[in-house]
Amino acid sequence: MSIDRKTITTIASELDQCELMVHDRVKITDAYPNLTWDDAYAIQDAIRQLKIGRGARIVGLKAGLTSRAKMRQMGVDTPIFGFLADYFNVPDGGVIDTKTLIHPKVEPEIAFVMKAALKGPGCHIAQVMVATDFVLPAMEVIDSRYRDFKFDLKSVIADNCSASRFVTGGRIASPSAFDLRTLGVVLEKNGEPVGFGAGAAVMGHPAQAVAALANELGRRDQEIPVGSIVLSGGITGAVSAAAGDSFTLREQFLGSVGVRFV
Ligand code: OOG
Ligand code: MG
Repeated sequence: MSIDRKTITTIASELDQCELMVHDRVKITDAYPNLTWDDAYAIQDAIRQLKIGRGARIVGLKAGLTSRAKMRQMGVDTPIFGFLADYFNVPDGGVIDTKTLIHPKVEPEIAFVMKAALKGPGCHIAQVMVATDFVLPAMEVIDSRYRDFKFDLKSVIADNCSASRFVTGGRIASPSAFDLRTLGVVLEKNGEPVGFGAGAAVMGHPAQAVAALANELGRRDQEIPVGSIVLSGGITGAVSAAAGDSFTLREQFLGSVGVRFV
């Protein structure tokens, strides 16, 4: 740790307020250049505690920067992990008010829902497959609290990996019903296809991202709890959303999920 408990709480509260008040800021490593990985996750954990303190429930977890497309877009090269609170969830076909977000972007993802807890170290794809109840299509809406989405890995981890909203829908299926690597996805914005990919874009197999999440949590003596929804990461680059835009995500065999921004 390079910063003390009080500083962790202060930064967590500032980032949490940026989300709630819908304003951006510069990345935190500008002021704290010696921030460590553990500091960054400690700030994220403190944000989680602030939300729990206000009555939010933690319903899931997310892996981010798990595809080359996302790493290239953000100029970084390591997966990162965050949490999902209940109020992030938007129903399929629902509406997101852009006045509540800073500069939202949409990502096509495959979500996993767990029927058993998973904890690293040593967690691998086979264990993820056994512990997964079902997979389903998901759009993640990310909304970095940093100006123009400009950050480094430690800053974005502290900011709960830009987590903001997520929409699930379509059909559920067993993770072994078909090969998740060749599962095709198409993201449409206002009826135009804007992103295409397949499951293998995420670490060769999206379950690999869930295993990596379990291993990172294990390092911090945490686990993926049973019943969690896990977002495995954007398959394509994220697409900007503004008032008036509608998005549909189609996933092979799994149907579609939609959301509208007003
Ligand atoms: C960080 C979050 C990335 C994903 O799926 O790759 C993410 C960001 O790009 O702001 O959620
Ligand atoms: Mg994502």
